[in-house]
Amino acid sequence: MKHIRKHVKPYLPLLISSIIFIAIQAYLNLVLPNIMSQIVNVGIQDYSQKIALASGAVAESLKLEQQQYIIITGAKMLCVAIFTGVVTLLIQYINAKMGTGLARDLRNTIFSKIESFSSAEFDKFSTASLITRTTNDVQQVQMMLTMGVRTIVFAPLMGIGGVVMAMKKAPSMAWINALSVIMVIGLIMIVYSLAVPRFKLIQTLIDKLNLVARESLSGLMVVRAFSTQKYEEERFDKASREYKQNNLFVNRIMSLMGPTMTLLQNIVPVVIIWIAAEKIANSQLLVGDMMAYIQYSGNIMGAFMMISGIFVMFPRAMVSVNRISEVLDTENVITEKENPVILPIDKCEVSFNNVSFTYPLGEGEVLKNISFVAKPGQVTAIIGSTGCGKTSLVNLISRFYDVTKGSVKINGIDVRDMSLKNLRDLIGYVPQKSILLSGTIRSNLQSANQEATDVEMEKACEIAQAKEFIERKEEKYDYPISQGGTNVSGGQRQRIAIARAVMKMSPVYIFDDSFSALDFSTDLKLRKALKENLSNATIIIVGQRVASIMDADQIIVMDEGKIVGKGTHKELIKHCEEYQQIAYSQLSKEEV
Ligand code: M5T
Ligand code: MG
Repeated sequence: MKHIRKHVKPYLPLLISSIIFIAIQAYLNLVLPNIMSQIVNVGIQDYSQKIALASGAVAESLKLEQQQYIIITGAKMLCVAIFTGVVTLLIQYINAKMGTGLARDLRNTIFSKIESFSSAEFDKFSTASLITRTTNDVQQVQMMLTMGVRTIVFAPLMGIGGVVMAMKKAPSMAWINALSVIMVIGLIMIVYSLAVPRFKLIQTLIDKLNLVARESLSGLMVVRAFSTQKYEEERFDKASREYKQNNLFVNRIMSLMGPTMTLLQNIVPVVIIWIAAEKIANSQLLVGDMMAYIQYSGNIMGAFMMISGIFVMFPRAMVSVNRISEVLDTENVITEKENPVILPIDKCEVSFNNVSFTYPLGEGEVLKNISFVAKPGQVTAIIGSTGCGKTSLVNLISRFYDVTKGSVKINGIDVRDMSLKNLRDLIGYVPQKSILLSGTIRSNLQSANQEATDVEMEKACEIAQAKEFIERKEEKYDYPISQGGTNVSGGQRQRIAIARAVMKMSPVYIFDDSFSALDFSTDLKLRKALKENLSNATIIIVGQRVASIMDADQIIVMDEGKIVGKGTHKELIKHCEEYQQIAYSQLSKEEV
């Protein structure tokens, strides 16, 4: 709730003016029946009696007076009605401005919070759930604010004001109001107890629906290739049906509310007229007062009805508020120290010192006692079978995760003591799964370095062996890239991702299996170009192919999270059994 309060703060002036206008609206609504009762009591009844008793000229002048009275009082009613209309418009305007503004701010806050998440926090929430939290949940909060404020101010004023005015008009009929209020409250309680437990469920089901939809749509190719459309459809259908059933249940109950209330609202006037008729006949009550009484009793029930709406909306919004708070309250695991060290963008030596690592949600150590040094101007290669922890290892350098034991240092400074921005500025990173953002080739490259000139960009592409295929395209660097970069080939995507990293001109480069989609000759050319152009950089290459790493200055052989060999190709091929196995399985005797 504290997050919502913080976000409402800037809208306090709007909120207060909205409350004032709502109070005015309630007052006007209470005044109207009173004026109407005057028309009937004085304008029609009193004058008619007087006219009946008078005769001749006196009667004529009384008739004129009566007409005037009715016109003036009618005009008063009209004014009140018009004024009410204007006030209502103003309230709507203010509330819309306040609600949409708050929703925008809240969405922005959630989005930037999510942006600060590390992989550890992403593991906690699913992407689908984060999307629902930023959209649907925010919408619930927006609705609660706009409708909630209106109800909380308007309904009590209307209810209490209605009771006071009705008591004034006809105290002897108070029990009718009491009875109808009790019935309304009973109805609300029944509905409330049935519907509310479902709200949390509904929000979770939206998450689920979102998840299934995203998964089967983004994996559509796989779904088609394996002809599992039917299965996916059933999965979606199941999630969708569950959502439907719960929504249907809640809405059915809610829709019971309307007719029942209308019935009550229509029965009560009948009861009032029934009882009032006798009182009027006995001159205990005026007709106008009875009419006003009917309107006030309608107001009272209306007020309770409105409050019931809030009772239904409130728990639903609270579920959303909690879901939003969950995101905003998530403590980032990867945080900066108070006075972080800032290293110059210069030569960097990366060292692992007895590093062990366990995934936050995982069991068992993925990395055990890793120690090595990657020197500037050298290529350090990491090789090992799949799942041995290569990606996990390099992710520790950029602090996508933090080490569990030991430390990763750059130039002797623990990465946890550095500013995150500085740390990431130092590193040009090509992830194992190359991901491009929608836009153009240019916009993707520039995301790494906004200030880079066209010449620098072309140079980077030349190094990454991407220049040729880009310039073959008609739009060249303005070639559009679709979401995820699916409209270029896997190898092209990899090379654009490499060019993007090279553009950064950073002192450390990490290539996580980034040459896997390249043919041997391109792989060779690329490595040569990297060596020539990034001669001062610390290059860390994760690879599966011995051929692409055998000329590295240092090769680290990994097996099940441990380092089992360290050295050059020549040294390892003599002494390291695991390395021999990999090498002989890929290369011929002569090549080795
Ligand atoms: C090493 C586990 C994975 C594997 C081990 C990325 C990731 C991995 N793991 C998790 O539990 N959670 C995660 O988010 O860690 O995985 P790796 O570091 O990805 O291995 P690799 O890069 O050497 O493999 P590959 O296939 O890329 O060559 O047991 O279950
Ligand atoms: Mg990997």
